Amino acid sequence: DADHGVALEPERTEAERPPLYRVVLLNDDFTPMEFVVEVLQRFFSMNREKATQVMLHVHTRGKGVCGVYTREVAETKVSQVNDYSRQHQHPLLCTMEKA
Ligand code: TYC
Repeated sequence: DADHGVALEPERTEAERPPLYRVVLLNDDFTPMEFVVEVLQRFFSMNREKATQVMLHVHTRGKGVCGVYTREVAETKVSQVNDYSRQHQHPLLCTMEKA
């Protein structure tokens, strides 16, 4: 048959699908590229190659998505990145937007 026998999961109802948020990194002129790569590896579990790709995307396009999470997880990531950047005296900014 058309689904080739693959067992499909039942569709989730709206209450079962919590709203998702993109965690977004913003470009600036001062934060070192190496620091951004370290942040992406540390807080978003990216390998060095993926972190470098995302950093260069943000550097050239102005912003970029680090990941998509439920609200509480996204809020925690944003706080962790912004606190860490402040602690290291870099102006790097992280925000979230509804997906
Ligand atoms: N634009 C920065 C530089 O040239 C690098 C950078 C990349 C900064 C991504 C922030 O989110 C950022 N050093």
